Amino acid sequence: MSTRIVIDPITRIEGHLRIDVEVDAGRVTKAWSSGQMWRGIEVILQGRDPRDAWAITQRICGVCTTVHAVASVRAVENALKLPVPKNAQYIRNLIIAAHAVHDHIVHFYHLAALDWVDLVSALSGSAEGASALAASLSDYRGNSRLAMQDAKDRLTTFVQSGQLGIYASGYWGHPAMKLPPDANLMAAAHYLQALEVQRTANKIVAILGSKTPHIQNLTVGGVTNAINMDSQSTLTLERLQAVKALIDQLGDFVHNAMMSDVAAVGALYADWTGYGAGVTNYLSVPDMPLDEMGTTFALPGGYVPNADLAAFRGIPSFDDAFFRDGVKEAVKHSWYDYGAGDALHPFQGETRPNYTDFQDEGKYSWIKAPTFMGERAQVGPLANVLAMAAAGHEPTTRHLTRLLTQAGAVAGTDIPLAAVHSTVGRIAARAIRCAVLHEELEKQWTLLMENIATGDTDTFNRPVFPKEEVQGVGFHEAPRGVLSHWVVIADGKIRNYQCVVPSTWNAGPRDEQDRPGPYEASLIDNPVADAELPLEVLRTVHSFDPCISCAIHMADTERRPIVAVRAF
Ligand code: NFE
Ligand code: MG
Repeated sequence: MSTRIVIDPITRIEGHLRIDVEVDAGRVTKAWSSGQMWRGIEVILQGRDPRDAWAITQRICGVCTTVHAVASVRAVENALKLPVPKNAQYIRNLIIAAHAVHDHIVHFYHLAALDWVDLVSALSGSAEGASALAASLSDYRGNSRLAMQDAKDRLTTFVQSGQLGIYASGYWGHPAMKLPPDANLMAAAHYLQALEVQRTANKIVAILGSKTPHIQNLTVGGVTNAINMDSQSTLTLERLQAVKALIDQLGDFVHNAMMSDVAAVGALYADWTGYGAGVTNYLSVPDMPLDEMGTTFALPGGYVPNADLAAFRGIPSFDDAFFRDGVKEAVKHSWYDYGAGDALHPFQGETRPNYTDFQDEGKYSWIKAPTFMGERAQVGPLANVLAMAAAGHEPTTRHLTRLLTQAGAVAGTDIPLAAVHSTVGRIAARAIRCAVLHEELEKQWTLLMENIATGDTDTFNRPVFPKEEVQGVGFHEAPRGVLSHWVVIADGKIRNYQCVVPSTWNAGPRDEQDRPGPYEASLIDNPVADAELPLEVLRTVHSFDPCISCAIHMADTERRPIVAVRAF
């Protein structure tokens, strides 16, 4: 007898996601991932000025805001073959990296960790024990006994207040929670510290982007940060040094606390390297362009089919035909209709809503189902780390080796690279990518300073729109993976605009051939100890860091009631 579990909405994510699973003999046998909102941003863009698209598309999301701004200007620049001054690339790169570091920290500590870390158990941990454990893992400066006692005191005061708020319905004491109390206290202390640290990363975004969320400094052709070392109202040496100080502040937490916490939690839940692989075709794109046209990048990207790193194929430039021609989206199981065809390339893409209610074998999601080279593909930090490692990117290999070695030491056994094709592997890869991006922040800052020192203060090339139709794609390796915007422009107006977003790739429903998407595939065979408390399902879903507003890019004007919230 199988049991159907409906989790709606999934919490500790962005947006409205419904996950259904069938469980038989304590294992997931079937899964459905359903996006429960539609906003129609692609439709809103039609007929508008392409220079405004970045400011509008950026409102797709309040979590990964900067990323749609970046992908949008890149799409229009690609259509116009418009070079972007180096200073503008470096400033964008700094914003991208700082945003992603912020996002990865928030995901691990504030969105995912509470699937693995039991806050109630942390209350019975000892400050001495937690501090000793933390010191055995890293030299992070926030590991003192006083820091651990401070966290325990804050948690105790909170629990004694009787108002648990967002923590009230956590799965505390669940049989799948395995960390000893001292480890829970250590992680809880870093959870609280991370609230401050993520803000440090976001200050970099705010200084360079003028505000966050939703930066203000982009423009098609560059950035609006005027550079003048003699003026107080532009990007000055003082502001650039403030950015550097923030980058320096971040390093200790990212390289020590976060990397070690992820290694230790991963090692103590080593059984979860056996669950959650799902779709193992991995797609990522290169990022951090180093030249005006995007032909050299600091961070590689590309396609790894069927978990085979030897078959890696790199994506070398913003103009790469392999990527441009490889992407399609299907709507057989999505609440849209196409005029003709099972799957459409984004330049021919259509966004025509057709809501049917949830049909198990028919349409059941507002998210489309993308394919790459005709196959489902997983995107995200794991895909990106695998691609960068396959491309021989030294910092990635170093941080990957470090994390696997440390996890092996905690587990008392060697952990092979193959272990990363899993739920825990996705979380580990995000920490590795965070460390890589922190190093890249330092490099991009130096590149910017050196370029300004040559006397180059250019930040903008003026776009000129032809009468005839042109089309362009802009891609970006966003925190959740490959983000691409596809624009068709005629007579200076947007004729078509399609966003194929990281969470579209991962959270999409079955495709035109009924093949499951990455969330769905990764849930198969996951254990479920208690159907009333499906913690294990949350672990795998959260490992992707879902963002559903991005993936669907309407408000429900009829305000239908949402199913009662159970899962934390
Ligand atoms: Ni709204 Fe997003 C990222 C984009 S979707 S979070 O990263 O694009 O996965
Ligand atoms: Mg779309």
